[in-house]
Amino acid sequence: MEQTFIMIKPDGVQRGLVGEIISRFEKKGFYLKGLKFITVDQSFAEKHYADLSAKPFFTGLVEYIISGPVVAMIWEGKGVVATGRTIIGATNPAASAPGTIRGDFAIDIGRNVIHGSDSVESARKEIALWFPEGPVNWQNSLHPWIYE
Ligand code: FUP
Repeated sequence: MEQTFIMIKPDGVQRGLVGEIISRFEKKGFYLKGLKFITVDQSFAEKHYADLSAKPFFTGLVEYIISGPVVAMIWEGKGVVATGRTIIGATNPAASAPGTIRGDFAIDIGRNVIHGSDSVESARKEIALWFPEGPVNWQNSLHPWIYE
């Protein structure tokens, strides 16, 4: 089944939003398949955001991501990449709908609390970068109550 990479950024951790965010993905019915609480260094953050290296905000973005610990996760489920992005909300919190994570908890684009892969292909790359050991292999017994 499809997997995505979700990261609670340092501001989300500092503001005590870890439980709230995990709860939203859990309650939706997605399965947690990887979880680590880590502080990454500059070269790792630059790898994660390599596609944005030419952007004017790149240096600030990397500084922000390495400024404290983050919660890195693999979530699994039907359509989890696109639905995960819907749960997260638009990149700029000024445009994120209420009810989304960024819409409910963020104001500035440079402190937008959470990252989610934007395609199945970037999810594959990001999971390989953050979880070289691969996902945790387990089955959720509620499966038939979530999927028809
Ligand atoms: P997203 O996929 O929603 O994380 O958005 P992007 O990949 O376009 O951007 C990655 C991160 O860069 C955003 F989460 C926040 C930051 N960013 C800025 O700080 N300023 C900008 O103008 C655009 C993005």
